[in-house]
Amino acid sequence: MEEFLKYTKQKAVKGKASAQDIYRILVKECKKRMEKTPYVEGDKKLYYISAEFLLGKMLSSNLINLGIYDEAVAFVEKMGYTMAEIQDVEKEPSLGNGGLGRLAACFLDSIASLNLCGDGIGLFYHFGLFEQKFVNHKQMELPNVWIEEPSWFTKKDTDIQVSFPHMTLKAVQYDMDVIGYHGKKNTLHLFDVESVDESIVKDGISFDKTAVDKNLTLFLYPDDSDDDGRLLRIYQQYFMVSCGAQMILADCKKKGYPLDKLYEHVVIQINDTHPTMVILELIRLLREEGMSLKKACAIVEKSCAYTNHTILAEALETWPMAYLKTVVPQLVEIIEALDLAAAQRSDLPSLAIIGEDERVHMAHIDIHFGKSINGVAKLHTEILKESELHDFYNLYPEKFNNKTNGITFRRWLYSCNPQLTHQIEKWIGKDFYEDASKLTELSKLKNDEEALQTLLDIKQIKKQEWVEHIYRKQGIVINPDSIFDTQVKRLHEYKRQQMNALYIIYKYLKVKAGEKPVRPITFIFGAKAAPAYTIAKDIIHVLLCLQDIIANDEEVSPYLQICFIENYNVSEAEKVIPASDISEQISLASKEASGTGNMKFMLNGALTLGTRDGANVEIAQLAGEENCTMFGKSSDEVIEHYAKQDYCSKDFYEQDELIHTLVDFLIGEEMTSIGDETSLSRFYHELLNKDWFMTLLDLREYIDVKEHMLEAYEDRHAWSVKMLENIAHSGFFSSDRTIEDYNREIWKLS
Ligand code: GL2
Repeated sequence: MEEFLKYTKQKAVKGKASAQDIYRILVKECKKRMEKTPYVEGDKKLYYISAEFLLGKMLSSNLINLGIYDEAVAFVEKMGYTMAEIQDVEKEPSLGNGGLGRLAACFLDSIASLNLCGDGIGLFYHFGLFEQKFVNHKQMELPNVWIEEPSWFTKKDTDIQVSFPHMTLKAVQYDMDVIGYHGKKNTLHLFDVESVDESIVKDGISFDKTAVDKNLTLFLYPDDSDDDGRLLRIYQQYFMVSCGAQMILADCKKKGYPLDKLYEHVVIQINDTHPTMVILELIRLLREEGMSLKKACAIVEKSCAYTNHTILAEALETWPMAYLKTVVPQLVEIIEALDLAAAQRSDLPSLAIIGEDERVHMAHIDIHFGKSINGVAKLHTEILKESELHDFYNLYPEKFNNKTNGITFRRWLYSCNPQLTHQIEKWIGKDFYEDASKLTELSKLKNDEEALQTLLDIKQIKKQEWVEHIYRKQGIVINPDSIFDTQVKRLHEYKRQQMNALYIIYKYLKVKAGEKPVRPITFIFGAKAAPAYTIAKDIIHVLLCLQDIIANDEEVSPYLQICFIENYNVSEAEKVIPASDISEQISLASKEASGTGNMKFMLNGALTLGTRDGANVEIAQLAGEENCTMFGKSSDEVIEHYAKQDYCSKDFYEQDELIHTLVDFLIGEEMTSIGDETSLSRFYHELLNKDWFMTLLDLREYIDVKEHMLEAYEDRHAWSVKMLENIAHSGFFSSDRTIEDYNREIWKLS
């Protein structure tokens, strides 16, 4: 890295280089090398279409994959900085919301690293998902300004246009190189509208929802609580898939592939239902090429595959036919034809594309007219087959398959936890960099006192780093010797942050009554609530009020503390996960399709406190039941409660004195004296009268097992063995493994 050295000599003497300067130098160096990196080539190409790509900062990841990370660190340190300080300069792209988007980003990394030819397709949202601020114990939303120079994206020439009834929008294309680990590159293509206008955003994140030419690519998931918002979502989805489909067909033509053999050269992975219209758009475009409808359908069916990421009804999109007629009338005829074709395959109304309510079931299009449907964890896929999509499974058993999610270890271990990475290398050598399953060799250290102590020491270093970070960021002072109990994920009732809140109330009341924990506990949260999701925002309010109540209570604050990370994102995750002792994965069984945070915690030596949901089940199997704390009603029991509609939260409240007390605390004097009574009482009533995600069902057991787990922390030796076993058995959750599975069973790229 001669450039670095030259620069070191020039600037170091003068002592002038700012962190900004160094960041720019590193980006420039990366880009120079990225440009020279050849593309992955192949006779068949994957296109991964997704509304979200939650990339995180790209500097470290690119340095690692280019094989110059260590050199860069040496350079940075010579210049008097740490890599973390330089990485801080970069703004994190705001192009995703949660696990689904982060999964897409991990997949891009693994696809390129495995030398598979595969590009991403999505949208270039100027303000992304909102930026979260806390004001008066509440979430406020601001535009998330992330586009900056230097940028990893390059504007590309394109003549793609997308037509709607009253306008034609010109597309602008931004491409980002995706570098494989010591390998070749692929591309992420993000589309923007030329006429986008940032200036229409006022008062936080409000804007004229009807000015679609100006607003289409402003925000990810704009508020869809009214008709205009829902129409805008359809405009976004169609714009994304039309740009994608046009690009895919143009690529094929350029390479001379006959379009009637599309499936031999192209496979399109549809990430959840947001990109489902790509099926319709491809059929439409193939017909424009002169193909019959029947043939176009058959070709598209062989080219597309769908991943389901949720069984939550609210997230399984259905669009009123009337909306589609307004936004995409050119697709309506195709939808009706597919509806008829589907009816010929099965006359069950539950499998129809156009429902009796005149709504179009997007997932049904994917299942009938795609070649594969996969769930994202074993349990999730079983639930799809056995209950949610049972009739579809009977019709197309061969289309169903499981692909348990994974995470890229390049980011979630090497980059975010270099201390642990280097130590692992000392213990078992370098093989695990290329083959994560080699981590199992760590198990041999389970009787090695020195090694176990080293693991604890590294955890302590990561805790100290995070304590310093959060003090700089939010001015909060955290005790690094406390237990870090962490729940970071989107805010949703099914994830049950509210159950954790009730536990904290339990602990608070215990301390008030004189029962102090042996060791202080820090409850860490990070979560954004969808702007129109009132109850989720109420839960944030509850937690922020509790944070304050505890902090201002001299009796309690030495023992308990809440830290709610503001604007939780990938960068925050990279810092807090390696520092955490306990990984809270407490969703109502059957509701979390997989989870991927759970895997990141495991890899970094945090112990799971979780329900038997999503990938938690596989984590417990691999790490060993004795190395996790699992609790709660099973998914079968939960599904039965839903079927019988016999869960009644009020019964738990009335029959259990403790639960009664904890729930009442929500509207008690401590809370109402600092909180918003409307919000607190709305949430209280929700819990008592609905509690759709059965918080009170598992609360008792949650309290019991959590108490045990916190006690178990004091046996540092036993705890460190569990940490080791978790890390040792996390290799299965490498996204390299997941992508190999996708490729072997669905994509079949060479
Ligand atoms: C999600 C699921 O909720 C989550 O359990 C899963 O790990 C990810 C990735 O498969 O997908 N579905 C979803 O809509 N979001 C998710 O994170 N946002």
